[in-house]
Amino acid sequence: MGIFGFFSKEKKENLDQGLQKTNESIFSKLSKAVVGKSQVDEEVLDQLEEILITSDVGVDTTIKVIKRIEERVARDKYLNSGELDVILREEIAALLEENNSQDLLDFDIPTDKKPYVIMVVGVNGVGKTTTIGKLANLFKNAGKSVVLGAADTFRAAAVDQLILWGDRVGVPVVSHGMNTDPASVAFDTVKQGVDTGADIVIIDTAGRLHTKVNLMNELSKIKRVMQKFIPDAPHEILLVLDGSTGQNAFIQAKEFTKVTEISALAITKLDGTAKGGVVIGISDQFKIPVKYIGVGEKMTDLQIFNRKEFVDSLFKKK
Ligand SMILES: Nc1nc2c(ncn2[C@@H]2O[C@H](COP(=O)(O)OP(=O)(O)OP(=O)(O)O)[C@@H](O)[C@H]2O)c(=O)[nH]1
Ligand SMILES: [Mg+2]
Repeated sequence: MGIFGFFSKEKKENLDQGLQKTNESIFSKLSKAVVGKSQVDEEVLDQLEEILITSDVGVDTTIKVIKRIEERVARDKYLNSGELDVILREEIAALLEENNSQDLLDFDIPTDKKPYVIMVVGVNGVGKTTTIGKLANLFKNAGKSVVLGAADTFRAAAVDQLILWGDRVGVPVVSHGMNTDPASVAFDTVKQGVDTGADIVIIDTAGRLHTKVNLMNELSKIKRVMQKFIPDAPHEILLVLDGSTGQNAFIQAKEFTKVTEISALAITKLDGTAKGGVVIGISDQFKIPVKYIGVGEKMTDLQIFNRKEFVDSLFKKK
């Protein structure tokens, strides 16, 4: 059993707490939808559709969920409306299970890639640097050696923030300061990773490039330069999305997947929002796996995403 299995009780509590706002919002809407209704009928289903959409699950995924529940109602005409939360939990879990991507049991850092290079991308303020700090902590606690690269060189605070995280976690940070060439920072970080025999290298990047073309050029340049050192780097491009922006996170995921080959997603800030349903939609609509979720600002508030645990926590009756 991995380290996260061991901590599963804490993980569950941390998740329940992180998803509390979305959970409460869903249950208050659900209880209104079933007032005076003993069975799940057409009207309840209509309301359910609205609940899912207003919880940011997204239209396409909502339609799929409703269809599943309609089929269930057709099989079992006396479906008790008091069980709506259980039905939802079961059908959404089953829907997400149908996706090909697998949940991670532990983080999946292949040991034959050393260092394993992760490039972190995403727009301004979504939580990239924070997620990198939390990830470094996760990896370090699992006995991996980590090097961070401050390739977001657009403002001094960005570099300082990563250095601060490096100090807190106790991992080295490669930085050339502000307004330096991000690709050169990335190169030196990868080089230090190789020279020191590190297991994992994580590169922070800037999100505030004004046009898509600029962003694309910048990211390709960083990649090209790293590849001079490790031909198949980066091994992972992690897109960070701010869950509290709801449908906007969807749009960003669509935009970024057009610009660069995203291989994993992290959805942050689920703790401060009632829009946690967005994780369900993104997990259903994108072929790219959601690997991590952010449920708070603390170092330990990053979780490896597990579909069933997530759905269980979201629809848990308190
Ligand atoms: N509540 C909460 N806050 C978070 C989470 N993740 C990040 N934040 C906060 O979001 C804010 C922005 O996070 P950053 O890590 O600086 O975001 P960034 O993407 O690196 O931003 P730029 O470098 O400006 O592009 C900070 O105040 C973080 O503490 C989370 O999971 N929950
Ligand atoms: Mg940052």
